[in-house]
Amino acid sequence: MHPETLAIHAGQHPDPVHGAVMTPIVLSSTFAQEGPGEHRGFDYSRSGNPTRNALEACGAALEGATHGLAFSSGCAATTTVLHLLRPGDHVVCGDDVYGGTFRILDRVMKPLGVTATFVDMRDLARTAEAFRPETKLVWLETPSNPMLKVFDIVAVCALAKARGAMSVVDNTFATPVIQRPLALGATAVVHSSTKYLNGHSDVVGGFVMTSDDDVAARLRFLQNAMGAVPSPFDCFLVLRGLKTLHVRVERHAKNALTLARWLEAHPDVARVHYPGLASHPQHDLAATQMALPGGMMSFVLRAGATGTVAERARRFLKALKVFTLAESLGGVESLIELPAVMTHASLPPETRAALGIDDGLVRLSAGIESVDDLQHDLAQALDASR
Ligand code: P1T
Repeated sequence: MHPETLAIHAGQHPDPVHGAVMTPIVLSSTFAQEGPGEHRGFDYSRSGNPTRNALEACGAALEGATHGLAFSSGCAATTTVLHLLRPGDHVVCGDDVYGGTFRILDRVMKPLGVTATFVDMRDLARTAEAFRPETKLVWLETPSNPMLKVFDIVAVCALAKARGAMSVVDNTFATPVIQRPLALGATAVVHSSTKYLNGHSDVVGGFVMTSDDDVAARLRFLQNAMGAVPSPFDCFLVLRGLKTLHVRVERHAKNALTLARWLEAHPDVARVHYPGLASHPQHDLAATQMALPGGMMSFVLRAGATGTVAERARRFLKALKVFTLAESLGGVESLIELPAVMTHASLPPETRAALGIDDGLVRLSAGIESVDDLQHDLAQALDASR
């Protein structure tokens, strides 16, 4: 079946008890046993839950995976995957990742003896040099947050495979509608389902999908043992969100492309980072690896009549009326933020500077509203902030 069909049907069958078409929310934390250890597949909801099972099957189907595991947040998914590693192991990680991912590697895993090297994976020679004999895992986020760098999934996963390391792609920005990393050679895919998968900014959740039976079994153990599982109610909401993923993502990308082109042509905008623009350095790679350029972009304004670029950006963000100034992305509503002081504040200032996350960089998540209203809002805020 096609992904649009799987999104609506995979893992979801009319409830055998009442015939309910929508997956029931099974809130029970525990399940009656006929005799000790004799149960119908569920004994305790941290270990397994019918609503979560339905979500996990649907998410796995969308990424073309045989196994799906749902978590209580994207960071919980990341932390659990990284606990596949042992003290002394090493990670090669893309240099531009969500601030929280950097923080897990730098302040949670490093004290446990798992070290990481951050490398600009656009340069494959430098990426290859970053490997060590003890490298066990490669982490790539593409398009990256917030610079929208695009990394070659096939090439980086091949480097990992040749050296016996797992490769994990954070597919949060792209979604399986746009990019299917497992088909491109990745061992596993990670999502913050807080974003596009749920799509309505009312759940914090995470996901891991893989077709590697051994990795799946180890993750299933860790999911239960570490316990960062989502509530059945949240599983229901993400499952409902997935049903419209395709139509939402198509509209997000259409709106984003219109806004990126308009911003790029605007005299008050210095630079726009968006894989759908011909000016994007990996535009051609993006076109081969991604079915659509996605809903995320970042840009830098020119300074106004007074003050710095950062001050102009602050005036601009305060003047917006339709866009909401908030962390997060991938919801139906358009969001905008300043990574240096919001989503990426946990990065050391020198790291932010090296990546180009300067104080005036604005990140935009295009929603699915009327693109005319969005463009008008950006225009009036640019005028008001001059
Ligand atoms: O917030 P959480 O559900 O724990 O997901 C973490 C995460 C993982 N990966 C990527 C690419 C992400 O963007 C995020 C979360 N990001 C934001 C909250 C943000 O505004 O960028």
